[in-house]
Amino acid sequence: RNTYDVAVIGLGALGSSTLWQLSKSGKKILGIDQFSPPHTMGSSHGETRITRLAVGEGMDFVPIVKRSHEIWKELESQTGSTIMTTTGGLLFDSGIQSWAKHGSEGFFERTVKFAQEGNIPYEVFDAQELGNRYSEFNLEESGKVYYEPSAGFLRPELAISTQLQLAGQNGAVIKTHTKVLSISPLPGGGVRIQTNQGTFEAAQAVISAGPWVKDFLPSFVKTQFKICRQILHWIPKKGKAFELGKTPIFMWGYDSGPEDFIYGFPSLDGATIKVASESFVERNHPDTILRDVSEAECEDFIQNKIANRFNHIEKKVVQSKVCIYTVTSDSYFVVDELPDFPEVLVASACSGHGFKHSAGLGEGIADKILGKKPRFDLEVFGFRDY
Ligand code: PYC
Repeated sequence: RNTYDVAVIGLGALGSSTLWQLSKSGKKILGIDQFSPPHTMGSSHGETRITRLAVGEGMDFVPIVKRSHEIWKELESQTGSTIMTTTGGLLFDSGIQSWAKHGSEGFFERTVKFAQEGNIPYEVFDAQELGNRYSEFNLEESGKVYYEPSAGFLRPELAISTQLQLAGQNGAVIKTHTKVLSISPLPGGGVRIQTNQGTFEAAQAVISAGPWVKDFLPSFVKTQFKICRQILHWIPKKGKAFELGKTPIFMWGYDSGPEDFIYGFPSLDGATIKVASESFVERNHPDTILRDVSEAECEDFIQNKIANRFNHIEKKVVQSKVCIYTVTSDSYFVVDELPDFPEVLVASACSGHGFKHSAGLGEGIADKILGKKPRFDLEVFGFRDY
């Protein structure tokens, strides 16, 4: 019979880590994904994700990312893979106004405050000192810089495939190319999951379906989630600048609003940098999001976002990719039971800053599902009032 203790629906960042953590319990665990993860349709692709410990989005996230760093390191020593690379991280503030949707106004100040409160080593210096250390960046003279040595980047596709592989070795059953059509309560308790590949039953389920989460939510909580299309661009670099593994990851808050924020990394190919801005325009559904990037979008990015902010680059786009954010109004995640259906836990809305937390959060979710006390307070991630 297709009966499990726990089913995890959606195997991206959070789903793959939750599945792996659950699989350590020896219980019957099922993972389901409509594609074959790691894939390029959701929120967990594009070769790199930032990690940083002083998370300006909220002090509640700091213990989660600290635990995630421990887990990434354990995973690396268990498998020999390099998932996390510590390069240091730079957060620039133009000095005009401190914006960034990663928490919105005051992000720079909160980052500094949380570094102090969380005993996270950091430095703050000015634009001139930035120029002395890193000639890649042109920060306004009025600007200031937060530098965190423990920041760096994660390899999302490798993290997902590694966790799924370990989950499989622990006995978890993984169904790919399996689309969940409906989730409903079983008469005696538990969850019926109807898919295009048959019906499964589980005592409990986790919905970690990224931007598809709204397909499974009642309408009175659906409105708390916004689906937004994001574009990642690859731009050629010149010479030794933006050295992979050496030049810090960077985030740049501009002066006129959250869509002015840009961030980036030296790319894994050693020849380009990956840079992106963020969009908070609401889209209807991930199935209908435009996956192609137009010439006009690339041109606009070069003119208005890259502008004169970098040295040692060629001002052209050589590759672009689309990914998706699922966003809440305050960038807090949702880890909560479905209203009137407590066997189903929704784990979503990473709001563009989730990957770095996914290892620790997956462990916390697995603990909660298995009736153990999670290391962190997950109560702060409840659905908003409804
Ligand atoms: O989580 O650090 C982050 C981040 C920056 C830009 C997008 N995500």
